[in-house]
Amino acid sequence: MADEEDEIVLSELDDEELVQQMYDDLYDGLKEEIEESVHILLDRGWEPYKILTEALVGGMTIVGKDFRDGILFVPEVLLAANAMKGGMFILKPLLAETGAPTIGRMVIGTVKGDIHDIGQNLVTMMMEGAGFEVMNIGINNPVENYVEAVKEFDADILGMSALLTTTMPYMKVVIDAMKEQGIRDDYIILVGGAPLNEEFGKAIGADAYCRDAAVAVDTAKDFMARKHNQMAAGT
Ligand code: B1M
Repeated sequence: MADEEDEIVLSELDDEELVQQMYDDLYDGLKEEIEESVHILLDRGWEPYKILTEALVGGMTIVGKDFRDGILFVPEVLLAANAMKGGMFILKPLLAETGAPTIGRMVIGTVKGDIHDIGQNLVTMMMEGAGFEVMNIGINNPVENYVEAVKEFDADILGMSALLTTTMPYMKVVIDAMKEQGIRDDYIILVGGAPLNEEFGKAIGADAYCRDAAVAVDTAKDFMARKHNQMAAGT
């Protein structure tokens, strides 16, 4: 029939078309299609990290713009997030498969009042892939959750995530509370999230701001190397 929509066969698209189609499918919250496309790209030899950054994060950036401009609303964005998580779930074990020895222990969570967790889940995956052990304490965390977790997990690093301009100041509340308890300097504190920047990280007393998951990994490695050098020098 003339008005019948042609069904798209994902496996017949070339790489570029498939990535474009993934942007559309993420936008439409089509989890099964996203999962199928991730498998296709893996079968074609794409590195998991490339799929994550180019196809999934790239697609979510488009969703973010239309959310900002009032074209998409919360229910649609939730579906897109769900589709993205479907893709991330497939990639997670592959990113963690490097067999690297443990180089440090990190607690990570999104701050109180904030329920965005895709970014910090991505950081978790990348950190695990790089050989860190990570305790992910999820979303909406008050000071007590962070403090309990870093002690219980014997963490080297505390990572905090915030995606809202209204929740990012809470990172300072956590750091100040740790100062009051005399435990601030026991941990490397890294912060991240779309509305933050380097200046903000410094202003609240964090050790570093991490623009993305790859920077978080490099920064964490850097700080762990310094920590080991200080320990070796007995300082
Ligand atoms: Co929300 N939301 N949202 N949202 N949401 C944003 C953040 C927003 C920028 C959208 C927009 O207007 N363009 C806007 C914030 C505006 C502002 O404050 N300046 C916004 C808003 C307003 C809201 C609500 C208030 C909407 C409403 O209810 N009216 C509401 C708030 C709820 C709350 O938290 N209390 C809300 C709700 C939601 C959903 C639930 C629908 C959903 C979240 C689902 C989920 O996470 N499970 C959602 C989503 C998906 C988004 C956008 C579209 C995408 C966020 C995302 O997952 N990005 C987002 C727009 C955008 O950011 N472009 C938006 C992909 C992810 C990989 O990137 O999280 O930045 P990101 O993480 C990166 C880096 O930032 C960094 O590494 C990651 C990987 O590279 N990083 C870290 C992040 N955390 C780190 C921690 C580290 C290190 C690096 O520790 C060491």
